[in-house]
Amino acid sequence: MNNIVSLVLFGTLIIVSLGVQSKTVDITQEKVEQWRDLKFGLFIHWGLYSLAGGVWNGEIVENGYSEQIQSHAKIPKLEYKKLADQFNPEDFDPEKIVQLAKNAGMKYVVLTGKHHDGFSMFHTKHSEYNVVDATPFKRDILKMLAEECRKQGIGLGIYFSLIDWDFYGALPMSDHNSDEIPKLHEEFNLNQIRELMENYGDIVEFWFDMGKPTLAQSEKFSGIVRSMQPSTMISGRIWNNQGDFLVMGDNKIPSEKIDAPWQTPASIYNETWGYRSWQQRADLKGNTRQKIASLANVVSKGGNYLLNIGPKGDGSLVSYEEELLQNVGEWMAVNGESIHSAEENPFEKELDFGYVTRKKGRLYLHLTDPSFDGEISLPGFKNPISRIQVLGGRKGERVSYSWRAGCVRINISRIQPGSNGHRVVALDYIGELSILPKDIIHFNLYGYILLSDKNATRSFGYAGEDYYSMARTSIKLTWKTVLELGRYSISVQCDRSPYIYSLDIGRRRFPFQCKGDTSMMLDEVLTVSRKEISDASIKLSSPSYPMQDLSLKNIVIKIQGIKD
Ligand code: H79
Repeated sequence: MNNIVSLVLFGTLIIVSLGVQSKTVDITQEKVEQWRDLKFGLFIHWGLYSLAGGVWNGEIVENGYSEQIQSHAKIPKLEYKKLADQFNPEDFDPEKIVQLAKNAGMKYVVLTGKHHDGFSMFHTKHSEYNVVDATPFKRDILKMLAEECRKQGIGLGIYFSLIDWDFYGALPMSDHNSDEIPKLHEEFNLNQIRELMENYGDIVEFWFDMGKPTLAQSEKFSGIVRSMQPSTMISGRIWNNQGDFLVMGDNKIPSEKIDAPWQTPASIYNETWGYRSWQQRADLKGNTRQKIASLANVVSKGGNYLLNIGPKGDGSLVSYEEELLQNVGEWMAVNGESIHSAEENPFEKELDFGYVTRKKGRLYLHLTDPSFDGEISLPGFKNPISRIQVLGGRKGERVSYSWRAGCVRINISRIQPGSNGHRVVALDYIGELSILPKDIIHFNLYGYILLSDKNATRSFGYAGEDYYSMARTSIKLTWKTVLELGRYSISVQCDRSPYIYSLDIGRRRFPFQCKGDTSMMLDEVLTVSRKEISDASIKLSSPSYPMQDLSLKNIVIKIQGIKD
C-alpha cells in the first residue's frame, strides 16, 4: 500500500516538475525569438558627462570616450559631481526622441540608466546622486522615456554599469574599467537593479557593462533580472557567460554568422558614445551609408544592431545625429522589409557584392556599393525564380536575369541607385529554399566517408569571463555528405576531452566521448534508407552556456559500410 502511494506521488511529482521545466524552456525560446526580431534599436548615452561634452576647464580632453571624461581628465570626484547642479535639460523631448527612433525603423531604446560615473538617470532610494534628488531638473529621465516608449509602442532597455566612480563602497577608478565588485557595492547594485526592474515597466533588454564580477555575482545580478521579468534579455556583459545574448566589442561585427543571439553596439563616431562638442562630424551621407551597410551586415549574420546617439547636456540632439537617423529612416521606409523579421544569409559564405537577408520565398540582396554595375551570381541557388525587382523601384519594373551552367546571373547594370545608394534587390523564388553546398563529402577511394577538422565547416561564437578575456569559440562542426543506401559503422578518434559530444547524422544522434587513445567504434549502427544530401554535425551534448567552446581537437570520423 505504502509503495503504491509513493509511486503515485512520485509519478505526480515527475509530471509537475516536467511541466514546470518545459514551460521555462518555452518562455526562454519565445523571449529569444522576440528579441531577435527587434533587429534595430537606439542606444542613448546621456548623463552628467554630456554637459562637459569632452572639454574640462576649457581644455579639450582627447583621450578615451567622452562619457568617461571623469577618468580620462582625472577629475576629482567632488569637482565632477558639481555638474549635477547644472543638469537642467529643458530641451529634453522624449516624444521627439522616441519618434525619431521609430521613424528610423528602430524597435526599442536603451538609455544609460547609470554609467561608470555612478550618476543615476533615474530616481533611486539608494543614493542621492541621481537626477531627481541632485539636480535642478528634479524629474526621473528614465521614467519620462519609459512612458513615452509605452505611449508610442516601442520597447525600453536599460544600460547599467557594474563599476561606479562615486559609490564609497566601490573600487576607485582604474584605467581598464574591469574592476572587481566589493560586497557593499554588490549590494548597492543589487538594490538598484531591483528598483529598475520594478519601477519602469517591461524591460526588453538589460545592458550590463564592464566590471569584473565573480561568477556568483554575475549569477546574482542576472538572477534578479530573470526572477522579476523572465522576458528581459540580459547582455553578455554581465560576464562569466551568464548573459542571454552576446555583445560584440564596441563597433565590432563578426566575420561569420553566429548561431546564437548576439548584438553589435555601435556609436555614430568611433571615438565617443557620449556627447563631444569638438567631434568631427563629416560626410553625413557616407556615414549614413556605412551605418545602413552595418545594419544589413549584422542582420545578414543573424544579429541585432544597437546604434547610439549622444544628446547634449541640455537634452537637445546633435543635428548631425538627428539627420543621420532621419536618413536611415528614409532608407528603412523603402527597404525595411529586408531587415525586420528577416533571417540571416542562407549561403555558406558572405557574397562579394554585399549582404544577403531572407524571408520565406524571398531573398534580399543588399548592394552596398552604389556604383556596383554588372552581374551577380548566387552559388548553389537552384530554386525557380518568379520575379526579381529592386525595392523602391518603379512599379512593375523587373530586373533581368539568366541561367548559365545551372547558375543564376542577375543583371544589375540597369538598376537605378536607390535612396542613399544602398540598393536592395528582392528575389522571389518558388518552393522551399535549397542551396546546393559547394563541398559535399562523398565516399573516398577506400570506400568510406572521412569527416575531420580539415573538411568541416565551423560555427563560431564568443565567450569569456570579462571584457578582456572574450575570445572566439568553436561551437559546432558541420559537414554535408551523401550516403548510399545501406548500414554503416562509425568510428571516432580525437584528443582526450572531458565532455560528451553528440554526432548528428541526418536525424540520428550518436553520443560519444573522447578518451584520447586510438580510434573507437561506436556501438550503434547507422542505417540509411534514402540517398540524399544530409548534414552531419558535432556539438557539445549539454553545453553549460550556448557559446561554450567544443574543446575538441584532431577529430576524425570514419563512416564505413557493413558487409553482411
Ligand atoms: O558605454 C560605452 C563605453 O563607455 C563602455 N562601453 C560602451 C558601450 C566602456 N567602458 N569601458 N570600455 C568600454 C572598455 C574600456 C576600454 C579602455 Fe580605453 C581602454 C578604456 C581605456 C583604455 C578605449 C581606449 C577606450 C578609451 C581608450
